[in-house]
Amino acid sequence: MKRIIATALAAASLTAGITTATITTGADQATAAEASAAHLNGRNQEQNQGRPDRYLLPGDAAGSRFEGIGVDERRGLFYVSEVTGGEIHRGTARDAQAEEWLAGDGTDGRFTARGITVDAAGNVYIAGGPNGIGNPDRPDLWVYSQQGELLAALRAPGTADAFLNDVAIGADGAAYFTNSNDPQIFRVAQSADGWSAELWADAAGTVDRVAGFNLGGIVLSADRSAFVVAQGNTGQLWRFATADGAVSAIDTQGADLVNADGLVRQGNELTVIRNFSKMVATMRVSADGDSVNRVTQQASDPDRVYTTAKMLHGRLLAVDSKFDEQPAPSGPYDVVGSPWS
Ligand SMILES: [Ca+2]
Ligand SMILES: [Ca+2]
Ligand SMILES: [Ca+2]
Repeated sequence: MKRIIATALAAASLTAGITTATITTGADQATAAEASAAHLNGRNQEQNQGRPDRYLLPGDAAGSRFEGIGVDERRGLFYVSEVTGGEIHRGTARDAQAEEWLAGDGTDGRFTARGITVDAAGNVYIAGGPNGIGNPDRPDLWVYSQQGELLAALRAPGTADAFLNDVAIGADGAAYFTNSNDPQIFRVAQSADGWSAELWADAAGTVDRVAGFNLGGIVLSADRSAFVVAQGNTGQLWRFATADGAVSAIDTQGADLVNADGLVRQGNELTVIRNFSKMVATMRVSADGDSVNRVTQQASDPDRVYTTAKMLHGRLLAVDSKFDEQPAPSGPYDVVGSPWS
């Protein structure tokens, strides 16, 4: 109880002065969010000059690693997941120092965390990676309100070894989580019966499960007819139709996309962050997510292993995972703004 009160107070202080946007429903949600984001982008153009280049994250004394980032465009917030313990940190576009927002080390059954996203209402969805593997009593994912109230802690149904890697909001406002083991996507939404997770797409037979990380990064196509999903171990991109989960291969023109992790789509530009390759691939993607072309590659910072990134108020924020620092990572721990532009 003490923890929940403390979390709520921290959330209240972080959001003080930020007007809560009107919450819309159904298919209007994403459209309203995009319109709001565009408005904010314009409004914040001048403020960008004063924004920090890097955002410092809290870390453990013994060393921390990080993986996912979610953004709340309306409220100017970002959330970063910590692999080492499952803490969730939160910062604002303006402040150089992020703060621990949710505790880890077993809080709500969370010992580690991966991808994060935020829906139009400001609810925060957290993928648990291997949190539930070998621990059937532990959740695979969580949903929190923007005040830090636990809304749901769920298992991915029908599997004992789900490694939920990343998550995106769909055209219907629900959250879609990728599984890095079996080639599956789980849908999480609230109904009259409460929050639930269901197997939404199973691509077995089309997408082979091979050693390493299978499905990871996920983004919605511009026309909202599909998700584009990365398969890191094979370096492939897959299209999942939002209507029925039908899966098809995206022809990537022979591009090397091995270690594809996070995806970012801005209009018709798709960025593929290739974590351990320390490379970033950029390409044009069709509105329906069916094809890509004009693939270019560039090296990212050799001292960082970026896992994923999100746009916040017109600027890309990338997570340095510290995955390459062995045996123990050391600080400073940070999120980097515009790391490869
Ligand atoms: Ca920790
Ligand atoms: Ca990932
Ligand atoms: Ca480093």
